Amino acid sequence: MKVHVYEKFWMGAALLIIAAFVGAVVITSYALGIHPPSHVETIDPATIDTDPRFAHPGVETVGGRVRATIVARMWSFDPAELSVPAGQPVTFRLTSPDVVHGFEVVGTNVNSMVVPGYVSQVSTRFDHPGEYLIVCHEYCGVGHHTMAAKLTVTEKAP
Ligand SMILES: [Cu+2]
Repeated sequence: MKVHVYEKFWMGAALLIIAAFVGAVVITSYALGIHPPSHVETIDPATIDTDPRFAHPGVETVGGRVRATIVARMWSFDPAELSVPAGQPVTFRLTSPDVVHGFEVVGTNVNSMVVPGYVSQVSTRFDHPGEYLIVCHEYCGVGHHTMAAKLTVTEKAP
């Protein structure tokens, strides 16, 4: 069977594009270590309030790193107001005792799903002090539109 030269050209082009897409996934996940920020650890959704990892939600500084522990539940974030310093690495750790929620710090690259049974972890650094809105961006029931919190990024210490 004779294949036309244009046919051969476009078959080759399609294969190259597929190879580029697969290559992009392989390189970002294995060489650059980029993964979705959820499913870091597992946790029993029924015992979140007594689990030492989430019994005391809030912001703490551990070994020079700022860690914000947050429980996303129907229909609020606990705590509803957080304060972190600018110019320092901040790690958010989240989980949900009920349904799937979202965690987005509006105007930044912090955006994660919060899935019951798992701990989501996102690290970032805020360069601009100010007030940021945190919203749930996964529909989670009738109170979804009220599910928000406030993040204050304070001026970095001199
Ligand atoms: Cu929600």
